[in-house]
Amino acid sequence: MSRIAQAVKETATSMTNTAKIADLQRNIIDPEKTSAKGQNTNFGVYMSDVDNWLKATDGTTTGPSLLEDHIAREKVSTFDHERIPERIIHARGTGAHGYFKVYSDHAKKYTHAKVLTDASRETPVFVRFSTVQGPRGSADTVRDVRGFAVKFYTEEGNWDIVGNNIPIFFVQDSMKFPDLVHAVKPEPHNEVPTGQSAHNNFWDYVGLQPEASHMIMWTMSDRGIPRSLRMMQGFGVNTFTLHNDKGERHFVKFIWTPELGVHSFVWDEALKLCGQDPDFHRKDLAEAIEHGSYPKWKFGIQVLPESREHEFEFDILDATKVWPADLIPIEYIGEMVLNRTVDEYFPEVEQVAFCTSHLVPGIGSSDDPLLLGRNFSYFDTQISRLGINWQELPINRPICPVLNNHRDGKSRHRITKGTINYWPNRKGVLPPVPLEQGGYVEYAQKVNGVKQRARGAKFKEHYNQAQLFYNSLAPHEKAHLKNAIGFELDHCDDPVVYQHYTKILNNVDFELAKEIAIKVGGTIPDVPARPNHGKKCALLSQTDFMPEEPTIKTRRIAILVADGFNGPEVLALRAAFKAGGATTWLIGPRRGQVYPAGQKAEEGEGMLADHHFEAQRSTMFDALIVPSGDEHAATLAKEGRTVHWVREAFGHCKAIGAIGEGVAFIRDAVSLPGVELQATPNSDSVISSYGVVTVGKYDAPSSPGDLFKIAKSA
Ligand code: HDE
Repeated sequence: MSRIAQAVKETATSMTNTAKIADLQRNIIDPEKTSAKGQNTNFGVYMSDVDNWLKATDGTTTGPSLLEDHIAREKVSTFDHERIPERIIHARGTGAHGYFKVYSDHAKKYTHAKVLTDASRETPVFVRFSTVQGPRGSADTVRDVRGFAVKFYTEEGNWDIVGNNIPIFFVQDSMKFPDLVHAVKPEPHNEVPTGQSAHNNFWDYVGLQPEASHMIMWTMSDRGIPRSLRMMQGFGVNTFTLHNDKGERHFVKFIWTPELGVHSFVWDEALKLCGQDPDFHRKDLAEAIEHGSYPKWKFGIQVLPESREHEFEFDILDATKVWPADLIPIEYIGEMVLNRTVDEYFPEVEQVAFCTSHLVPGIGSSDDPLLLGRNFSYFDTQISRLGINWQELPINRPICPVLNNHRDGKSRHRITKGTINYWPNRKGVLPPVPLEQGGYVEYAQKVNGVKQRARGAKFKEHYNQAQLFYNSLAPHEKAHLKNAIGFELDHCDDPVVYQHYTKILNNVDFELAKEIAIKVGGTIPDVPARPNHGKKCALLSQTDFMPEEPTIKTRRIAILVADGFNGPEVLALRAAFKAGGATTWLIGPRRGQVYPAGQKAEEGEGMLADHHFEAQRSTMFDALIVPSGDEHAATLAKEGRTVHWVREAFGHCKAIGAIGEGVAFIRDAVSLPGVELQATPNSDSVISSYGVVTVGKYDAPSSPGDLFKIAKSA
């Protein structure tokens, strides 16, 4: 980490709620600042040699290594046991620390939970983002659901919202979960494919589970390939409950909406990045935090009084349905900021363990059958991953005191004094805590029913909301969705699978099914399987989540240069982009000094190129700009790789800018049939409808904001 990043990290910690960071500090060791003289064994004795196993040797010939070398055995044995089972799903992840606060006590009418009502508090949080299908070493930018799990270290204990970036799920009942996961994971006979749902077993399974059709619409939409973890929404998915002081209960859904808006890759970009930079998302998150551009989300709730539970055509406890925002509005009551990267991956990101059942007073579970199964599964899985004392691990332990009579077990860390480890006891030690003193009390819900393996009647309808979602997408989103399903079904080689799935699609939309069936060799329908109701709803399309003001904040802009570029122009551009909150990266023929026009290698210092053309690709940047300069533009035009940079960025609809001699280079590189650059009122500038901004002449550095203004008007 750079010194600047380190300084930003330290300031972030001192500025915000430090309760959890201070707690972690008890376990943080800095090898560069230790009082230890050097390496010692786990039992604390300094090691005189860490490279040579103890041997019986005369010093000339090599004799046998001796089993008695307990120091070597400790080293190797510790290494042998470094790995723990990876998560069955969501194995690939990254995380960061931050804080959460509410704007006011607005939610008091719904809940007495202090974390949701006390505006004077900053509650520390740890967030883990993940993909679902791939193993720990898989790529970040695959098409998949993203996990969005938040641990709130509240003064009343830990509260976990273990959410996703998609508001619904594939199945309605947890009992189906092992089958779903087996179907989507690599196939059992050959462990193929990695990090993808594009295979026979997955599409076979979802084709036979019509309840998955709504979720398929979401995962095949742009939501499945987020541009950044910082630019996606998060959803609790399941229905939870809020309990207030009057003893009333409300149903609730939790929603995170990013300050930067919701944005995605285009599929080709995401696919290429899987190879070019498989760590793209985790690096992007760390880079933003280390630059002090802290990711921020608004926290919203959708709330329903108990009396309205049965008012809708869908069951509000069915996790394959959204609560349409048109019917149940989102109330934004707080925000979360991530401002600190982790110090070490394993003890923080790998050992963090979430449980949907971890709720604090004022917040409750519901009869959502998916949630109730989850409430069992998460606690259970942590035991096999981390052992029964997983909640004592630094990243998992609450910031409030933890005292009870649970004892012993593997890897117990705490030492509890005294003679008492049971209740009731003669000393009255550790009594249960009633509600009025902050104890967790379950809502006194009246339950009525016959024991049977069944779901509510409204759980049987599966297509209305799949249609609602599809209808609500913008035309380009629909096109992306069709391409995505077309891609996935093309990767299924069993005709039974792809022919069947195209039939399922006909329940969502006739045209959609027809188009995809033609493309993938599926069953082309003659008539719709059911009419499309034609309804739409707000806040389903990503285009409804653009930031209030267009912004380039945290965007990565590549400035493509060769020797002979216009130096003052580049300086001015960098200053203007920095002022807008973007980062700029000088990409040159080599990493190191590149020389502006009029400066020779032996004369000046030049400018430092951050990377060279071959090592980075346009996919890693949000925009591209080429400054003016004769020699520089001529060099760029001769290089296949730089021409590819421009064409690829253009193909991915990136913003492209060029000045002076850079304009011809850009024009030639993107000279494709049908692409016309239109003149703007400023005759020196052209702005195409494709997001290309070119400026004939740029009076840098006297007007560094000009290009910015032109770009904004485009
Ligand atoms: Fe999970 N899920 N899940 N899940 N899930 C796990 O717990 C499970 C579901 C989600 O970053 C596991 O610690 C069942 C929905 C996230 O550590 C496991 C069902 C949602 C993470 C498990 C679901 C999620 C997990 C595996 C019912 C969105 C990663 C490792 C069908 C709200 C958490 C682990 C992290 C992880 C079970 C469905 C989100 C096996 C039984 C719906 C973000 O316990």
